[in-house]
Amino acid sequence: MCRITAGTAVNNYYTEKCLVKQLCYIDRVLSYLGIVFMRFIIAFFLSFLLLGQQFSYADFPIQGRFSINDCQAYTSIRSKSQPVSLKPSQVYQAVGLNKEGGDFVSIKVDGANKWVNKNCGQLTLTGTNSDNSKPTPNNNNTGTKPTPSENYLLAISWQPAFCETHANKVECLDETETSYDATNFTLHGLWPDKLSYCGVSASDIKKDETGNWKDLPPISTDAETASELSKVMPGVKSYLDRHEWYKHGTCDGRNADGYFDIAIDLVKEINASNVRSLFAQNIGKTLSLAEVQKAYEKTFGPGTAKSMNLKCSNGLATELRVKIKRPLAGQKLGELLIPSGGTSCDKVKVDPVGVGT
Ligand SMILES: [Ca+2]
Repeated sequence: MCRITAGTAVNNYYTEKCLVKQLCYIDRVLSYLGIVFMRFIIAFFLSFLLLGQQFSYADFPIQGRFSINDCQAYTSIRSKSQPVSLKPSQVYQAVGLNKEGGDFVSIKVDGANKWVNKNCGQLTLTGTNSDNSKPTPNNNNTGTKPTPSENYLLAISWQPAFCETHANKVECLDETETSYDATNFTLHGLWPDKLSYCGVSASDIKKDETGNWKDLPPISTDAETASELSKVMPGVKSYLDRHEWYKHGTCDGRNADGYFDIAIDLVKEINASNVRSLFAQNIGKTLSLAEVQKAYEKTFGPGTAKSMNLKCSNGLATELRVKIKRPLAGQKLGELLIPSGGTSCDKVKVDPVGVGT
């Protein structure tokens, strides 16, 4: 109906040849509106695609775990769409950050990728998707050496109770009534708070997590440390030392020799305490938490029992968990104790060597 004819411009205006001039104006307006509408549609789809890429997928791929406090996760960071409530204390697989060092973590929730604020929980990196063979520091600051934890947990075992449920472990098959661990506490681990697998390759993490501890690289300690460790940690026979080193010790900031020297000294202090003699004198008998706490405070001082939790399984005392400040070489346990806030068993039996007895 209306045609703009090139080459007929007069004074910079086009001459229009229309059959009906009024219809021509309407047609031009509709044409203009159509172009505007088409541009709007194109812009809408382009922004949808771009926003979808930015907010639905991780921009900086990672491998890790995310422990939740109490939060919701969303499909879109910006619009907080499709919120789901996360389960406190559950650990979710972390697959990305919104950018390197970003504030939002992409986690797997029932198979779907969801965004959650990093402050909602504790992110533990176990590697990066971009280069699985490259050692990666395992803290919240990707690419930087982890800052040593301020606080640690010292886990010491009553080995006969462990052997009740792990009878086929070499260290349990070898255990007799005259073994060191029949009447002494043993080292389970010395764990820096909130960190694990620092600078450990993804392949070694996999070996560790699947219990293939024997294939982890041997740890480097001097002969004296190795000898003492095999005494206070019977699990060395099952390569527990390698598991503890790669999962926890690598985040200590010291080498394996220095790290285990400190752990050994702390266990020796427990075994020189009234708690050890209380246990040794009550093998096969039941102790109350109050009795254990009293013995603990007799050695370490009034009020220190708050640093210790007595753990049990099927009524048997399994572990003492002791909350401490980051220990330095030569520091005494009594200087390091801090309140733990954990839970304890009220009554425990001190298990003798031998399964079922
Ligand atoms: Ca037993």
